[in-house]
Amino acid sequence: MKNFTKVSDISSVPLMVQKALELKANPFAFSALGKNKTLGLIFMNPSLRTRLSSQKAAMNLGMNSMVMNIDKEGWSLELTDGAVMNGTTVEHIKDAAGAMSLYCDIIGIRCFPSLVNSKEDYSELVLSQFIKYSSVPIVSLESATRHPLQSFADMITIEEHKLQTKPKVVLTWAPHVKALPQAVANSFAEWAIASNYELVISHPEGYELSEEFTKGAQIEYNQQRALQGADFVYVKNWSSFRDYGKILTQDDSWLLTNNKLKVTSNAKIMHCLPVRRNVELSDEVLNSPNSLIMQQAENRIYSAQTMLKELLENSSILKL
Ligand code: SN0
Repeated sequence: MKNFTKVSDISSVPLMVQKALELKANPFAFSALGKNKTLGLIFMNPSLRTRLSSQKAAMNLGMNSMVMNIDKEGWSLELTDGAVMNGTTVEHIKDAAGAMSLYCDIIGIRCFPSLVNSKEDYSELVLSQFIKYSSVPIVSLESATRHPLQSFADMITIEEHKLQTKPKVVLTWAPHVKALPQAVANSFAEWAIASNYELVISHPEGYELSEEFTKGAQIEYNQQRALQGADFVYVKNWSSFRDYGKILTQDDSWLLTNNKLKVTSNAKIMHCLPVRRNVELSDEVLNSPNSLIMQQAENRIYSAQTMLKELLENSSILKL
């Protein structure tokens, strides 16, 4: 069974990006491929772009889609094997995933981390239980530790806007009022590294991401130094991995302004959205002509569509 949850599930990022650009140029070229096939989308957390772009991607391939907000509309799920279910959980994930795979040909699932226990979150219990008990391919729509379809869309966006083969890409932490997952940052790092880009990650001390995702990147605690000569600046908040799930600082000197960006190489600015304007990223930067946020949002259609197409074709680009 082929699943898509991380960058190492595909054999070549550049090839996937090329395939996505071909689909973007001709989105309805495979509108018969998904005939009589059903995409199931399961949400345990909120979503705007992921839900709509996945449905749009399915439609472009002639595929049907069904959405379930399982956290609000489903039975409370039990995750532990062998549990005696005499408490608050009503249905075992084994039975839920088993039944859903009878109704769907591909299942996408969004499951955020608890941000309480790093070991539990980083073991990806929910996602791996779904993979274990499903008889159809599982696609991650953002799991506890990664957001692969977002990162794939980000790589498509960089490919469209880069002026050199190996651009300098800076991932910079930004302040936020809430403790957010590390998933987007982890995933962006592993995709940028797999794309062979020069990646510099900048954040306050204590916000180091798990090395599993950042091997090959340079860590620079001085944001201004990190921004020097940058071609792309990806802004994102995440909570601490080391002091797991904690907000260590809300220092607004990390908020990007056009003035700070003067040292870059006329950098393009990226954010996955949703963004807390003037907390995480200033209006002046988000509204500037260098902002790529809408291009990224649009490319969510093509990252999802490319992935669905490869899964429907059981393509060899996807590893087992
Ligand atoms: C999510 C995250 O992983 O950071 C989803 C990003 C695609 N973001 C949030 O949960 C934002 C919540 C907030 O209150 O701003």
